[in-house]
Amino acid sequence: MLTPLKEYRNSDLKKGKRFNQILLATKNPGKVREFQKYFSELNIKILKLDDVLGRIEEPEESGKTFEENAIIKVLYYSEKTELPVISEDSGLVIPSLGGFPGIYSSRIGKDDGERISKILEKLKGKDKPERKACFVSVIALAQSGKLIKTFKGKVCGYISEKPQGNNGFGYDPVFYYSKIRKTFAQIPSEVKNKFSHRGRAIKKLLKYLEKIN
Ligand code: ITT
Repeated sequence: MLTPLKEYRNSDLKKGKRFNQILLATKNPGKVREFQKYFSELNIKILKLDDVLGRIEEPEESGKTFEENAIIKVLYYSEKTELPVISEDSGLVIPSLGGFPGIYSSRIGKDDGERISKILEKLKGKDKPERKACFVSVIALAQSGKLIKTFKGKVCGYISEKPQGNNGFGYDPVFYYSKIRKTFAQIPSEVKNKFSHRGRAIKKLLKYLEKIN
């Protein structure tokens, strides 16, 4: 059973080393783009997996929750470098489908198109209340194989009848956000970051980094 540390003591941080470089351990280029947009105006440089650990194999995401999977990923990668590392586990949760696809969001089809078709098929003929869907993001921060903290973000909207827009990645073309009356694929990533699950989790991470840095 994985239990995140409640608080990471400053004394545990390498003396004199501030978090000015962080390895973003993800193989998903869509996530990389969104993290980079957020960090581009800060004094923290985001390093990519390829640049730090080369072509490394992915760990098996055997957890039962987003948090467990984020922790599995971050510990796996952070055991291989001294840099602070962040990993993220995220996905789409559709309450009327019992939470499907949830932690399996990236695994229910061979590409984004197939995955989107699968959920549209399952929601065919269903009305708005049953089309409610939430994106969830859990970011885990670790250093030298030690978990520091996790950060959660969530945003809810509706699954549209058909895909719209070309921005973003994954399920964005069918994730309709009522507040802006658009799908996440119809807005630039700066705007998506303001409302998105990932943007909300990143904001909490940044607040924490400010505190310990
Ligand atoms: P890493 O594990 O290497 O980070 P991954 O794509 O396998 O990459 P996840 O296991 O966290 O990452 O799966 C997340 C999936 O959830 C992602 O592939 C999309 O299908 C979906 N998803 C998550 N965030 C999304 C977003 O902002 N927009 C659209 N779809 C998203």
